[in-house]
Amino acid sequence: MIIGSNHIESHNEGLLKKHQNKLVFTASEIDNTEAVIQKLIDFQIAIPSWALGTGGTRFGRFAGGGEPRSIEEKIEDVGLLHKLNNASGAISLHIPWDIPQDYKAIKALASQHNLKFDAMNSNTFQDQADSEHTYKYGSLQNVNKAVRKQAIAHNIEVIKHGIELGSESLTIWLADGSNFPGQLNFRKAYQNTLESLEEIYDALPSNWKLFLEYKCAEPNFYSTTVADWGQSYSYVKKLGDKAQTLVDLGHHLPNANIEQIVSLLLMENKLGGFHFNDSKYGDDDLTAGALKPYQLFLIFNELVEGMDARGMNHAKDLGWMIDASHNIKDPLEDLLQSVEAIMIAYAQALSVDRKALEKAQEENDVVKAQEILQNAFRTDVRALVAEARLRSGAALNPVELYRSLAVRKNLIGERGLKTLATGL
Ligand code: AOS
Ligand code: ZN
Ligand code: ZN
Ligand code: ZN
Repeated sequence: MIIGSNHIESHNEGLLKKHQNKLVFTASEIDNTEAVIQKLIDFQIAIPSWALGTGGTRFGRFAGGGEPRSIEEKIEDVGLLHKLNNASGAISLHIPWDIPQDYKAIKALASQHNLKFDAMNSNTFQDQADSEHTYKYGSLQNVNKAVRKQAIAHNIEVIKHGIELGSESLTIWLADGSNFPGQLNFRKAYQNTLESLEEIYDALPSNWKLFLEYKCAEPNFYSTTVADWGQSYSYVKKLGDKAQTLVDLGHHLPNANIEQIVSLLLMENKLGGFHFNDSKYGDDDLTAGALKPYQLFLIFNELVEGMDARGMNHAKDLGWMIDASHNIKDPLEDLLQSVEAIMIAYAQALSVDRKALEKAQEENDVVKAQEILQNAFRTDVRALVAEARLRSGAALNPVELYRSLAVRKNLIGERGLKTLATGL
């Protein structure tokens, strides 16, 4: 399935008049329209390979059909997204679900679709068919040194794959923890994990980053060894400059103030990147912005403020990734919606009147501060996001074009109805 530039052009032509009217109105509401559009054009969000298929739950999986069956087809799917929105210019691979065989061919395919290889993801939460030791009682934390060694070697292997593909980061998410009080000596589990991470860290090339994700619970339900941002921070601080914390929005205890976490990690130069998604109860991995768009905006508000204060490049200095799992939606449509929601939140944050907000804060003008933030949040910036796409040759309305081209039907025709995309 190939989406041609002619498809995009005729789609855009049909929507152009309406779009231009909206844009004129939006521009009249926002002072820095041009600067916002340029930042939106530069902004790219990596798509995780495992989100291209239906994840399901432990109760069942309802495959949608036409899902990618190989690393090549996953690259093609992200290529489709990127063609539609020009904002998904990277794929985040997962080992061993995506073992690259022919690096040269895979790199060539990716560059044909204008895609880069974002963070590599290791997996020590499942036993592989050929693995000698089990991760049933943890990986990097395990009381058994041989298990730890196996998990360390796997992570180093993942780095090697990444080097070949031109990736520059490794994301480590650990399922390690315990299910029952007394099962684990917390201090020893911490020490073992730290020593294991140190060995992995030592194998990182100088231009690489190590992102350490945290998660409050699941699959372990009594303790998790990297459970929150403070614990992740404590590890990455000890590891060194190349190690940073990764924030997955669904990995917090209920009502956690994620925007404050983000602000402080950024201040400490320890914010590595994100796994965007949304949730109501736990690690729900739902579409970004589907439930708490104001929270997403507040996170971006801190990011823009903090990155500008540190002179950081919004597009390059953090790892922007989606982490999603789909039960009922077409994964590609869901990912288009997530990217759109992230871009909207970013555009709104860029349009906040920073000087006025700072003044309101200095004067303890609480009402004014709220007015400023909510004014930005309540301004419809969708035309700016669409304009960024238009200028970069993408579709004004990606989901609409995806549907009118019957992309899923075509993929089912090519790949069949019964396909399994990931190991999930
Ligand atoms: C797990 O809950 C984490 O969010 C991981 O980032 C991710 O979903 C996993 O690594 C997929 O392989
Ligand atoms: Zn994640
Ligand atoms: Zn997760
Ligand atoms: Zn998640």
